[in-house]
Amino acid sequence: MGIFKLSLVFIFLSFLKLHSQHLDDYKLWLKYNNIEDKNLATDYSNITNSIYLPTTSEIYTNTKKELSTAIPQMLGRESTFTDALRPENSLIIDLYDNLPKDLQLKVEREFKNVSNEGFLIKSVKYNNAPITIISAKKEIGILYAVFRFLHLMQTHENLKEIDLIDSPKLQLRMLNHWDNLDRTVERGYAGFSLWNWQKLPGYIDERYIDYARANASIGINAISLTNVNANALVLTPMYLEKVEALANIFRGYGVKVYLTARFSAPIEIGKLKTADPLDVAVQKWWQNKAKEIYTFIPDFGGFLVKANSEGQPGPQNYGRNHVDGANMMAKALEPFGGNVIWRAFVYSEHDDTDRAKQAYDEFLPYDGKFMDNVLVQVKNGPIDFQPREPFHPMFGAMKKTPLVMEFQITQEYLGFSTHLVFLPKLFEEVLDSDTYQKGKGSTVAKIVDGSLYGNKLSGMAGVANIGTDINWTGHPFAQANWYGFGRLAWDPYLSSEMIADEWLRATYNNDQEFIEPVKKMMLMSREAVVNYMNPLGLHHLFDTGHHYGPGPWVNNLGRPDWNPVYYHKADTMGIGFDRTPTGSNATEQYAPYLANLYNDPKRIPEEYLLWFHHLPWDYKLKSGESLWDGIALKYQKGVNQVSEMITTWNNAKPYLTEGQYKEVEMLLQIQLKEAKWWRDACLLYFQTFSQRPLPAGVEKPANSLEYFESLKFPFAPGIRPQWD
Ligand code: GCW
Repeated sequence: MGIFKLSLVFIFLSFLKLHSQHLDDYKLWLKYNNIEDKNLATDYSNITNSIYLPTTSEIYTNTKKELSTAIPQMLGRESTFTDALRPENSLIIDLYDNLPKDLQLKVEREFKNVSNEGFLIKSVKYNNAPITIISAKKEIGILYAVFRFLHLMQTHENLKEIDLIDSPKLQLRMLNHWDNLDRTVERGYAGFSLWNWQKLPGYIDERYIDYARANASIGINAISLTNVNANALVLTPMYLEKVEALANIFRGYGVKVYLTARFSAPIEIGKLKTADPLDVAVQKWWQNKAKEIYTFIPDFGGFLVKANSEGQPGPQNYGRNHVDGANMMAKALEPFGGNVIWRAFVYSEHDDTDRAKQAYDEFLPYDGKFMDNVLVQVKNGPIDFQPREPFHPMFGAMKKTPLVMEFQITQEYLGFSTHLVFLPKLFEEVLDSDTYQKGKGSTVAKIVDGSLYGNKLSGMAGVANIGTDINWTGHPFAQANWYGFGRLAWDPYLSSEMIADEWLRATYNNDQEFIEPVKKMMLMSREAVVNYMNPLGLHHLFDTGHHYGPGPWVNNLGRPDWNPVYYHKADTMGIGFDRTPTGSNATEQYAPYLANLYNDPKRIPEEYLLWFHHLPWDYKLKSGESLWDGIALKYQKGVNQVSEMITTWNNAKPYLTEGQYKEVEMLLQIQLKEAKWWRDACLLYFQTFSQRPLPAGVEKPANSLEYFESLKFPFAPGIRPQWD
């Protein structure tokens, strides 16, 4: 065989390897790898030998399906299932109320602490034999418990003496898809939308089921299918029939469907002349629409609404306000048990106060005025999903309204699906932030779970990073962000370290030599991206529109607050946005303790420094470096951290298949290249103001500023076709 043919064969073989790796990636954290440790496998076999599970409903059937897929894969043998309780059963799975009295007594005490969606898994002695009980109040709790049980097997936990109860701390654990009806995904970097509208309702893609399994396995119980920049057509019968088909699948996994409601729908699909929320015909239209939707989907979740934001229609078009708009829809949904989730992501082109202040100013006066089935959804920070932002000041300040936390799982501002960034670290930082609004310890987590102010509803939403890519999320490690979001929505007090550990074990392997360094790499990855993109509180330096790569020089867009120069305010004197009383005074929206802290450049945590202060280039940082040197060194540090990530991954090679190693290795190389691009482009640009040399230790830029400014990306993914 000639060299040419040989290399073709080689290329083909590596393609096959990578392809089969992708197929494996499809399984997400539900790999159920064979358990090689004989003792562990014997223990698990004893526990799962004979399973009592009455298959009386769809959720139970799905539960049984999961067990029958997972156990043979992990243990190489099948379990016996019975519908009738038998003495030989080693695992007993049923609702608490259905358990025989003597079994109930065995778990009665613990069960008191299980909530409606929670569960219990406990080893007990029954008829002198060790058995395991999995029980819950509702069927969905049973499904969650079984997923957890299987996860514990995947992560090689000792289950012989298991005694576990767990209940979700938040009610609404939701994914927001920004999927358009043409299957493009706004800010989506993992292919097209999963929802094949053209083939629905007749064709049910197996993927819908696997998507629902993955969500249920981490407790996600709601999804909004469509983009918040909404198309009213999804509310017409032609689409509702398709939505119904999806809802029918998801129901069996405890996932409720929500839709985004375009405020002007009464005009666009209802032939009305207005969408004024105080107009009786408009109100009637929404009431009828709700009624119609519930005939298709009896457990429909409700509407998610982006109104009067970035050109979307809303009540303000008619001189009305957010309460008028939200309550009108809430009234229509109320008879059927539906919710309105009204987004607080608003900033107006007619308002020249600091964009970071606008949502708070606009919404605070409405606290306590929304109907009981309205939740207000607030992004984690006051600008827009930046690599780092201080928490949004509405958290803690808006006391009488349930606030849903909105995180972005898709990496619009964090390197798309090419950069390895473990987001639970970011989520954790926000959730652990102390708002001081009700004294010390008033953390964002306590606001979001409703415990601080006793709100009746609670929730967390994540903008999905999921698409038709075989591996779902574009980057294999981006799966960890979907996973981690779900875990934190279930329990906002979990640590990101534990989440990384769980995910790695279920996704890759349980070898400690692999887990420890790779976990460290994941936990460091978020700080790395902050360093090489937006260090020391800088923000929104992204090239505009697509947000791919740096564009700190952009200053020519229609609205000032769409231009990066608005955010960094670099000039010959210094850099940063003064949000203290000498500037926009955004700090006054925080509790006095924090406002004082943030106002003082000497005391403020330095990661927020330039978010709140405009400081001279020679300002002295805590390290003793000048601000200019400090910024430059942070950019360099970010690049160095990516190099370290590459070393870690190379060292992990013995614990990985070639495919697993290769796909992440290639992505890390791109990340390194792009980290350098960020460093060089930003430093060259800021240097035109600082007029200072790069400090020792910072590599020389590989190209000129003109070169970086000339880069254009007309087909960058995820951008909406036009801003309307
Ligand atoms: O971050 C911005 C995005 C828009 C998005 C908007 C929002 C869906 O750039 O693409 O629109 O936020 O959250 O509404």
